[in-house]
Amino acid sequence: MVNPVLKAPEGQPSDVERIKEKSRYLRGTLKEVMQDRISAGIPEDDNRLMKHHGSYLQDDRDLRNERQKQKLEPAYQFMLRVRLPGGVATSDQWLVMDDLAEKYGNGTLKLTTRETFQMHGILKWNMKSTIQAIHASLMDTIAACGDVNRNVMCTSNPYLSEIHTEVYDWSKKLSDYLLPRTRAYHEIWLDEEKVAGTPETEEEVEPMYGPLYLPRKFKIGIAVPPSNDIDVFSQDLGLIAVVEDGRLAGFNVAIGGGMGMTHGDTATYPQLAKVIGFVRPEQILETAEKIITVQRDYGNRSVRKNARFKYTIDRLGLDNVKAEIENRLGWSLEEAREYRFEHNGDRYGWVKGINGKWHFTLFVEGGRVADFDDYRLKTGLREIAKIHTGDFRLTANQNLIIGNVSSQKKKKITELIEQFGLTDGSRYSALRRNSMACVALPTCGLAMAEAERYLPSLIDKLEEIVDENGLRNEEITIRMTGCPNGCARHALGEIGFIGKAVGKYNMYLGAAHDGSRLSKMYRENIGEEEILGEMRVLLSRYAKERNESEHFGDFVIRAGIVKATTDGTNFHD
Ligand code: SRM
Ligand code: SF4
Repeated sequence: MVNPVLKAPEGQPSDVERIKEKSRYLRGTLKEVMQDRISAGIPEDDNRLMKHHGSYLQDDRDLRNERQKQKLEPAYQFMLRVRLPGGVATSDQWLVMDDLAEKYGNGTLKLTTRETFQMHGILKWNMKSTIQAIHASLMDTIAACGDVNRNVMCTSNPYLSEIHTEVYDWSKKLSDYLLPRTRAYHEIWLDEEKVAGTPETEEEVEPMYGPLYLPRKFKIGIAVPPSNDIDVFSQDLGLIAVVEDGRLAGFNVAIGGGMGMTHGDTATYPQLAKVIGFVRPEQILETAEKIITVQRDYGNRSVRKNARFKYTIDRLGLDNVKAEIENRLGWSLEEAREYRFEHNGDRYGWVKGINGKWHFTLFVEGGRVADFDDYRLKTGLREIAKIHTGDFRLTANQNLIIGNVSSQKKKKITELIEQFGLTDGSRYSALRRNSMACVALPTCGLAMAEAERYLPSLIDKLEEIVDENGLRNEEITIRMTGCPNGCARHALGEIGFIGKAVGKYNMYLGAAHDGSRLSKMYRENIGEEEILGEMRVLLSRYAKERNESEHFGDFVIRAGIVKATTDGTNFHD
């Protein structure tokens, strides 16, 4: 039955819709242009399609001006993102990624805020070999970017580790179930021949997505309370695991989260997902599918800035969207169950799980795995991967868990951790341990300011203020992004910085420590000196005036420093 209240916005389809429509299910001319040796780049239309294959063309922005002066084409290179549901990789897979980064990438790996690997700096001629090697190690890059469901996240190290296995399985099942069905990826990258009898109708090729795929990206994450490490309310579809009598009873379903916005455009805003009910584990695939089809049919295909599911929901009304989902399911969601989150960070160091297995959470600043002058992180991890028989878990906070370590192996792995000085972050302030920064410059084409390359040095200076105020062990989340797209989920950091221009940031305060409230703008367009000045006053007040156990994000609201954001639609007020 069609819901008479619901309508997709009218208007000319955006350019990307046109590109998808004529792409023959994400093929475009990718196969041909990747073979062309004249330019290291590819045309814009193909680059749009490329995203659906987990990659896109970038150029090294550090070299842009110089190359322009020399009348050279930009230093084109590709970013490649792996689909790694739940962020879990084997040691063999780790070694493959380590090796590929050396061979074809810029020698480093980026552990992303959605629990996966990104490689940067891959030249066009090496893309196919890289993807084939990833495929041979039983990973892929399908749908890691693009207007489809993305890498499904799950809590990396829940307090009940037997639940992790189950929740991780669901993240994998969701990711596989919601994959595009087109064989474009296999044909372009894996040399699969188009076989006779290949399905040709839309229903056969893409039964769920159809030929236009979704109006915009779609993200799913599963959190296991009390940890909200994946920021469940920032997801288009957030699932909150409900554990009853030590068993996974099902999931509370939250819809409509997202972080992106545009500076100065109040029609764009970060938004928190809202809980609409509860489903049993066996209902989750169907529920996710129907939710996605609602967004497919009613999302804005004309204005991409307003195309995310959060805007569809805010335009149509949460109750109407819920009714439509239930209409498509043919049954109603149960009433949401109680849940309580405590934090959205990671727990560092050794933690004992089930069956005598251990997990070590390593602090990876900015998620960058590299060999630095005084810190051979990449080599240390490679040596661990050579002997580790458990798993590696990439966390949503850009850190890494060396997971499922047996008691026998723990000694050897501890020795390697010590030999390479790998850190659980305890030598740093809790502020640094709770920091996140997006990639930004030099690879991200959208960056307006530095993030990953700058935040560590800003924290060096903030740590002095933290120490002066006796706040070294105070868990305060701090996040920085190079633009308002929010790749490090800035709006859920108790202290958030969004790049405005080189060296200038908007400063946000007041998000909740458990990821349940967005921040609010505090200062606009400020540089380092002003940031340090502001932080000196704020942290000193916090040290003196806070209530017992009061988090920084709650304090700034109680103290009247910023107003609480109650909903994304009043984020800018
Ligand atoms: Fe992101 C676009 C990097 C997580 C919101 N993001 C980009 C691109 C691909 C730039 C582009 O489109 O030209 C960046 C590539 C930079 C580079 O050089 O690698 C980029 N995003 C990242 C990563 C690598 C940041 C990191 O340092 O870890 C994260 C990869 C996640 C993954 O593995 O899939 C990353 N991006 C996020 C998140 C966080 C999350 O999903 O939990 C968000 C906010 C949540 C959300 O989606 O609302 C996010 N990225 C965006 C947006 C804004 C979307 C919007 O609704 O407006 C863009 C721009 C766009 O889509 O047009 C974007
Ligand atoms: Fe690039 Fe902006 Fe995302 Fe940072 S937040 S990675 S600058 S798109």
